[in-house]
Amino acid sequence: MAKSKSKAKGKYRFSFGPWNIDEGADPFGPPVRNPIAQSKKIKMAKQMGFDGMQFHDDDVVPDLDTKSHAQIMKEAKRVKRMLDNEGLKAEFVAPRLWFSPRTIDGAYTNNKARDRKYAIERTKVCIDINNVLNTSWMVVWLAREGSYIRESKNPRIEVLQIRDAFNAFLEYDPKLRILIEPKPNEPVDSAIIPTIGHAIGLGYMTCDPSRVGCLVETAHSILAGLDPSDDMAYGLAHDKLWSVHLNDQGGLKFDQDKSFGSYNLRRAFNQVRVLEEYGYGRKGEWVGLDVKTMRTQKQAVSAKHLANSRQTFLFLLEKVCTLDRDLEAQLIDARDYEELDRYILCHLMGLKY
Ligand code: XUL
Ligand code: MN
Repeated sequence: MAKSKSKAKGKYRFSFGPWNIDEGADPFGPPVRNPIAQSKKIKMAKQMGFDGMQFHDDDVVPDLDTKSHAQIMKEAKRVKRMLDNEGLKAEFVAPRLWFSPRTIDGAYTNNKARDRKYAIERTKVCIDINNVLNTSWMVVWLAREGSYIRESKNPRIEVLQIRDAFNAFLEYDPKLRILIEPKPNEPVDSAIIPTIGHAIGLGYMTCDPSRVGCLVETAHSILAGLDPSDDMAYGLAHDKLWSVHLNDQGGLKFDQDKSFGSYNLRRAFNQVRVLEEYGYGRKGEWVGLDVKTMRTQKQAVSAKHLANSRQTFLFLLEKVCTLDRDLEAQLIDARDYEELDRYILCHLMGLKY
């Protein structure tokens, strides 16, 4: 059978965040590596072939809550210059709404009105930082929106509180786009927006659904018991998949953020396949990596997981582009999915079929 080889349709831009090169602290032990300066991480991104960086608001301006607005803007401009010097772009700035004593029991869904107000004001500062970094895409991971015990919050009101907060942001900045990053649990026991379906549904409730989309993270889909490539396809079908956080996860455990493809290569292949086949990246969407350095890595090799994950994506892209589409169509037509299964495995393992 002749192979109908095709070239990749998409040209992909890759990004990661400064938190993806970390010092190795975990709930059972202290840091094991020295911190790496922001300017160095930006240079490392460039050297490893990345095109941009993702940020939390306080990755850009540390100790944000203790600084004046003028000071925040000044420090944000400094980071913008660092990116410009390396020819890198900022993909997004996300509000870190889960560290403050004021967000212990949630940000937009906190039971205390003054704490909800803090979360909204903090997010507006994050939008201002987005503007300084010349991006209008704000990712929102709703870390503590949900509950530890059911009776502590009103789940219906929580949904409306998040909608109202999003409406305030959409009104605050007419260029803003909000990308909801759902996750079913951790740090809370039950998140109020646990899946991509919930995220997209919430977007449609806002005052401008055309400016609310989503980000699918591999590990978060798996933690919800779902298949990440199906979640990505769901987002694509709604024209709402505006970013991804690729990584890997070995089942229902803590959020592992392993290197892309490290647990399940076929599942990673199917994520690349769905992105490539349905035009992801052609409207400027990024391939974001949200992978974590293994605690065992020594200082000098603490960014390998990023270079490796990017390389695995490109390797799997090649596998997607060299898939024999005629054979695939023929096996689908014959409903011979056992044979299709075997062909996919042979193709992935580089075995003669
Ligand atoms: C948490 C997570 C975050 C978001 C950004 O699990 O994935 O790092 O990606 O706030
Ligand atoms: Mn993420």
